[in-house]
Amino acid sequence: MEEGVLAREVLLRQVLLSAGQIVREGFLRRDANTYSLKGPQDYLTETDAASELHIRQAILSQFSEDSVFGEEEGGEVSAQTWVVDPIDGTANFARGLPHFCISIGFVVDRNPILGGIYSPITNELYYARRGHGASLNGKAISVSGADLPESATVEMGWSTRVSTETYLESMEGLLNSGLNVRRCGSGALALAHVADGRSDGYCELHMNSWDCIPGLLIVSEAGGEVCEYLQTGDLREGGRILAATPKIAPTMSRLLSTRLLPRTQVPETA
Ligand code: LIP
Repeated sequence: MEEGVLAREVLLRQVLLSAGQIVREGFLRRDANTYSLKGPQDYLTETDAASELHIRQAILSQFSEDSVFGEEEGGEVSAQTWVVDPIDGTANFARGLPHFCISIGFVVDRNPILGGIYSPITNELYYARRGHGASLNGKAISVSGADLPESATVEMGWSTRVSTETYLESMEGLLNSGLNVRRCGSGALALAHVADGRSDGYCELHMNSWDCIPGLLIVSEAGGEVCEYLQTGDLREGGRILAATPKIAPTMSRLLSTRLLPRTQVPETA
């Protein structure tokens, strides 16, 4: 499999950049208010579709034995599955805020092996291969050294998939513990920002696999603690997500009733 992983690693980096070009051009030429809603607060733009089509074609033309499970077109989950979010942070994209990314992961038999996140406006490419560390534009990254909630900043994602009551209860617990909580609208990019220390943690009460698998792998490879979803989660269902720097993670795990993956169970090298 080693050779196969290396070939897919090359493709992953290339396709993040080429899809990034499509997304960047779409953002720069977009007209205000040219978006539609798939559901309440669930945005869709033409560029989501164009980016996903490009990524699917790039993967399947080279690896026809793999399957692609994407946000816009769905697809199969098989022994070798690519999870694809063609634009994470679509609401930001649609409203002209330059905070969004492309998020792609490669999963073998439920084990995430490769993860990449690309922010096309800032030209930042986050990447991890299981057991080989995490990088930003080719340089190794690691999570922050934050050790106390009172001096830590975390991000909490939101969607209509979770009730307002549950969301507010969790938010209240985090704030009462002393944490500063922000929300910037791209869960995948928020996970990347835990990996490079711009944030000390990220949590969301429900996240889809294409939004979280690449970021969870990148945080784990950057020395952070991550929730069990990385290893046991159902790619089709999504789940409760947590990733944080080691000294902040236990507080968040307790407050949010989200179990962390014991470090000894973090999958080995691929
Ligand atoms: C959304 C994320 C958002 C997160 C939601 C959702 P989309 O993805 O950007 O931050 O909280 O769960 O996944 O719709 O922009 O791809």
